[in-house]
Formats: sequence, structure tokens, C-alpha cells
Amino acid sequence: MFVDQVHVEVSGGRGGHGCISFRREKYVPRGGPDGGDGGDGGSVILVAKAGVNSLVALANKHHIKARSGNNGQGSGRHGAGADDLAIEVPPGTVVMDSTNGLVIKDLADGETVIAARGGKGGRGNTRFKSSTNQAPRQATEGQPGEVRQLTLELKVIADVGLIGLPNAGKSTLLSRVSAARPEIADYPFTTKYPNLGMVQLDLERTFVMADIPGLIEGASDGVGLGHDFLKHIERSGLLVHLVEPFPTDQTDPVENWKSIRKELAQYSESLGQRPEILVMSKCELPESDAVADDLAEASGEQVYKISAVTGKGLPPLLNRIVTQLKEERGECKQW
Ligand SMILES: Nc1nc2c(ncn2[C@@H]2O[C@H](COP(=O)(O)OP(=O)(O)OP(=O)(O)O)[C@@H](O)[C@H]2O)c(=O)[nH]1
Ligand SMILES: [Mg+2]
Repeated sequence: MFVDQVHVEVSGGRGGHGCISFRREKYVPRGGPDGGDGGDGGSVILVAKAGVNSLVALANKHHIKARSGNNGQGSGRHGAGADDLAIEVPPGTVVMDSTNGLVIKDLADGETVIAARGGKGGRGNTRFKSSTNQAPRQATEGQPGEVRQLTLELKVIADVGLIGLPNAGKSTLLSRVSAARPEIADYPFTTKYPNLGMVQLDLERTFVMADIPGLIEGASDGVGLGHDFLKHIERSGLLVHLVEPFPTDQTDPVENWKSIRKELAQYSESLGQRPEILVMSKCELPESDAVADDLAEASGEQVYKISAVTGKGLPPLLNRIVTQLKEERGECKQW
């Protein structure tokens, strides 16, 4: 499951209370105050960590609370402070205060932010001893932890969005070129949430590829699952459009390609004009070449013939993707 937005209440732990106590021992008359301080409460800390790739771990947690500090005790013993609670989130997570919508922090890899501070521990009665008050019956309570309502939003921007009809082979391609392990099956709508994969050609050339649920006619009006996820690929600079040569429902591949183009344009003008690399999948199948030629003729575009099963045609496709991304990004981002 892919989750890109969560609302959560975070609270720091309460500080432990200070203790009121007096030393009572045989042969030690009037032993004086010996109440210890309370320990500080733990803070909730968000940590951006590469490899965490969705907010799914937080999706069903409405409250996150760090532990409280321990109370102080007699014999001068201070209560232990509670450990901070570190929550891992993906890099690219934007932390916002839900009450006013203000951005608290846009977390890059390795960065942290204190989401809710723990309360300070109270002071024990030992601290109140003075020359004029040698037996203070006074201590302070631990302070409550900070409570905040947060919205976390994941802004992973895939460089490349994979689109196509259900069953076109999108997830299979992603699994072949990246470490992502999306579900693959020979029926439509296998993919229900976007999957992201990092494609690494060599040390310098990497990009993020998103596989979204298959689109169908009417997707731009909300038919099927595609609509929700068009917004994800809306952020990608480049589309890779997969067309399969022999759909099981006997539809015409060229018509299928056109209908998806139409949906994109209907969804938004900018998506309709997004650069697209055209790919025919499953090209180890006999006679797929002829279908690819038809598609090239109808579109006037180069059609990359690949097979995610045999690996045929993948290097030229990946090279083209990298070259085109470089062009789109201009000189500002180096590979
Ligand atoms: N012969 C052949 N079959 C393939 C190839 N790539 C994918 N398939 C098969 O096509 C079927 C659909 O593959 P998926 O990768 O699940 O397709 P998808 O586009 O992600 O489908 P949805 O998630 O349902 O939209 C599976 O049975 C795959 O094994 C290929 O290169 N050659
Ligand atoms: Mg799929």
C-alpha cells in the first residue's frame, strides 16, 4: 500500500514529578530533605531515512506519544528521563502543522525535526532546601509534553511515470529494472497503488520510476482506479507509455494507445502535452514486430520494442529515458 498523506497527533512524554521525602535513618535525627527530581519526558522526533518509501507505517496511528519521565524518589534518587521516540519517514516528507497549515520542515535524507518536545521533570524537595527552610515540603510537578497536530505529506516526485492499460506489463517492467517488487498477475487492475522504484544505470545515472494502476477509458472522469493516481504522474516530467501487442480482450493496440492519450489530455492540458516515450511490451511474442510497426506509423513516433521477460530492448529504452530526462532538466542538474 502506498500512502502519501497522514494526519497524526504527536505528544511528548510528561516529565516525572519531583519527590517530597525526608531522610529517615536510625541514629540520623533530622536527616533533611532527600526527594529527587523527576526525569524529563521523551520527545517525538521525525527522522528522514532513505529506504523508507511510504508513510504507510503511520497510516493507522492517530496518536504517537513518547514515554513519560519517571518520578523522583526518596534517598535523592532522580527519576530516569524517557528516551526520545524516533519515527522514520521517507526523505521528501513535508511536515506541516495541521491547525494552521504552516510548513514546519521539509525533510531531506538524514534530517530530523522535533515534532513534540517532552515535558521537563519536576524538582524534588532537596532543591528547595535553604538556610531558612531546612525541611521544605515543596516539590514541583513534571510538565506535560507538547501536543501537536501534524500533517505529513510525501512529495516523492517520480522522474518517470509508467502508464498504459491494465495488464500492459508496467509492473513487470518496473520489477525488471529496479529493486521494487510490485505484484504482477495476468489479470487487469493488479496494481492498486503506485509503486516506486529507483532505476540505476550506473553510479551517476539514476532515476525514480513510478508504476501506477492501469488507466482505462473514462479514467479522467474517475472510472477505474486511474484517476486518483494521475495526480502522481502529473508531477513526473516524462511518461513511458506501454502498449501490449495482443491484448486478451482482442482490442486494437493502436486504438488503445489513442484512448489513453485522450484520457491524459482530458485530465489536464499539461498532462496531455507531457513528453512520452512509446513502448511496445511483450515483444518476444511472435509477430509483435508488425504490431509495433503499425503503432509507429500511426503515432509518427519511435516505438521501443521490449520484453520484460527476456530483457530484450531494455538498454536502449533506459538510455533514451536518461537522455531525455537530462534534456528536460537542462544543465542545472548534473548526472
Ligand atoms: N510474454 C510476456 N508477458 C509479459 C511481459 N511483461 C509482462 N507480462 C505479463 O503480462 C501480465 C500483466 O503484467 P503486469 O506487469 O501485472 O501488468 P500491469 O500493466 O502492471 O497491469 P495492472 O497492474 O493490472 O495495470 C502478467 O501475466 C505478466 O507476466 C513480457 O515481456 N512478455
Ligand atoms: Mg501492475
